[in-house]
Amino acid sequence: MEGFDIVKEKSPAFYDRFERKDELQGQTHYCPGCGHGVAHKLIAEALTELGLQDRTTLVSPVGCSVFAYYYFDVGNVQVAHGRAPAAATALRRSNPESIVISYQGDGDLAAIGTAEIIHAANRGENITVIFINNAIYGMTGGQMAPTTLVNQTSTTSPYGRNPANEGFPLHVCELLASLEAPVYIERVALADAKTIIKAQKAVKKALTLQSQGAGFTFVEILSPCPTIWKKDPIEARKWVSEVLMKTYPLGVFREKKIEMPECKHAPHKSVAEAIGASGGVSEVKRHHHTRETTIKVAGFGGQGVLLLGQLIAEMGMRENMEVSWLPSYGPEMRSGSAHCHVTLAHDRIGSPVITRPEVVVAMNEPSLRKFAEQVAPGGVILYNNSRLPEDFTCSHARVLCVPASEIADTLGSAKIANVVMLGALLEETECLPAETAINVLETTVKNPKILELDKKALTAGREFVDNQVRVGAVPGPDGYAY
Ligand SMILES: Cc1ncc(C[n+]2csc(CCOP(=O)(O)OP(=O)(O)O)c2C)c(N)n1
Ligand code: SF4
Repeated sequence: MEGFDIVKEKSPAFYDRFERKDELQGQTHYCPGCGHGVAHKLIAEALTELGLQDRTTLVSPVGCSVFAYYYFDVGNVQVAHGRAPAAATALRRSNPESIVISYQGDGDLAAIGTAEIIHAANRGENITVIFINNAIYGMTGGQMAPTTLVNQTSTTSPYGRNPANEGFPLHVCELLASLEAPVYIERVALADAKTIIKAQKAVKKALTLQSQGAGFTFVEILSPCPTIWKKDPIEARKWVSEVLMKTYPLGVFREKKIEMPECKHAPHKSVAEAIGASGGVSEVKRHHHTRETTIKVAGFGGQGVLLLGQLIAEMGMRENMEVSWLPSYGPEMRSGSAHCHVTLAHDRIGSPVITRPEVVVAMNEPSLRKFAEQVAPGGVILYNNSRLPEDFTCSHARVLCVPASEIADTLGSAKIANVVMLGALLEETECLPAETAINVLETTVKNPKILELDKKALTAGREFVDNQVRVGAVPGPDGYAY
C-alpha cells in the first residue's frame, strides 16, 4: 500500500532458527492453518511487549503443544501428559520472580490432566495457563477429547459423540469459574482477525496479571486443527466461528478486581521475604549456629526413620531455617523399607528431592548398601551398627558406625534408636544446636517417661560420637570406626 511499509519480522521471543530434519527445513512442526502457530505468536508478542521474555519459563506437555520448546527463546520444560500445572506450580513457587506459562491442549488439560488444572486453579497458583481447545486429540490422530462436540465424529466416536455414552463436552472456563481463587478466566478464538485481536489482548492481560503477582490466570483459545477436522485452513476457521463458538461461547468468565495482596503467597516466599512483604520491620532472625545440609535417613518401617527426619526438620524450623521433609515408604506398616529426605537451608529450597545427600543415616544394612553410593563426595554416612559388613567399602565418604540400636537397648527401649542417631548426627555435623532438639522433644513428646528416655538417648548419641572423634575410643585409621 502506498505510504505504508509492511514490516515482517519475528518476535524476539522466538528463536532465530528452529530445528527440523533436513528435508523439512523451513517448515514448522505444525500443519498449515493450525492454531498453535498463531497462539505462539500471540504469546511471543506479549512477552516481548511486556519485557518478560528473560524471566519466563514455558511448560510444554504432551500433544502437538509439545513442540513449543522449539520456538520460544525462554526457559523450556517438557513434562509428562497432563502434569503441566503441577510442574508450573513448582517452577513458579521455587522462583517467585519468574513468569510461568503452562501451554496445554484439550486432551492434555481436560482429560488426563483434569486433576492438575483444577487444583492449581483452586490453589490460585500465580501461573498463566493457555488452553488450546481444538476439540480433538491432534497429535495421536483424532481421538475424542473431553471437549469434542456432541455428534462430532472422531476415531473413537465414529458415529459422533453420544452424550448417553461419552458424556457432554466439558466447559473448562465455566468449571474453573466456579472456583474462588482464579483472578482471570477468558475464552477467546482464532476464527478471524477480530477474534484474534481479542485473543491477543487476553493473553497479554493474563501475563500482565501474573507479572503483578495477582494469581491464577487462564485463557482458553478455540483453535483450528484443519488436519484432523479434515478441512482446509479457511473452512477450519469458519468451523471455529460457526460451530465451535456455539458450544463454547467467548467471553470473560472471571475478572477479579486486583487488590495487591499484603502477602497472598506468603507460604511460597522465604520467611525474610514474607516479613519484608508485609512491611515488617524486624529482620528475620537467622541463627549463625545452624548449618545448611541435606540428609537422607533410611531404614525399615518401625525404626522411626520418618520421625527422625521430622524431628530434624522441626528443629530447622525453630531455628528459622528453610526446611523440607519428603518421605518415601512402602505399603507395609511394619518392616517395609522407608526413607526420607531432609533439607536444611538458609535460602529457599528448590526441590525437596535429594539425589546427592551430604549425610546418609542408614538404620540398617540394606539401606547402607542402597544409599552409600548416593552420598556426596566428602559427605558422611552414619551407620546403625558397631561395625561395617565385611565386604562393604566406601572410599568417597566417611563412614561412622554408631550402634544406636544397641545403645537404645541398654537405655531400656529399642524404640529410641532413632533419637540416639539424632544425637550422633547433631554432634557429627553440627548442623543444629542440641538444645533445639531438647526443645522439640519437650514440646512434642507428651509422655514424661518417654521424654526422659529420649533425652538420655540424645545425650548418649552425642557422647558416642564425641568419644569416637575426640577420645578415639574405637578408632579406625582416621579416628572413625570403620
Ligand atoms: C501417559 C500418556 N498417555 C497417552 C499418551 C498419548 N498421547 C499423546 S498426545 C495425546 C493427546 C493430545 O491431545 P491434545 O492435548 O488435545 O493436544 P493436540 O495434539 O490436539 O494439540 C495423547 C493421548 C501419552 N503420550 N502419554
Ligand atoms: S494435528 Fe491439528 S493441532 Fe496438531 S499440528 Fe496439525 S493441525 Fe495442529
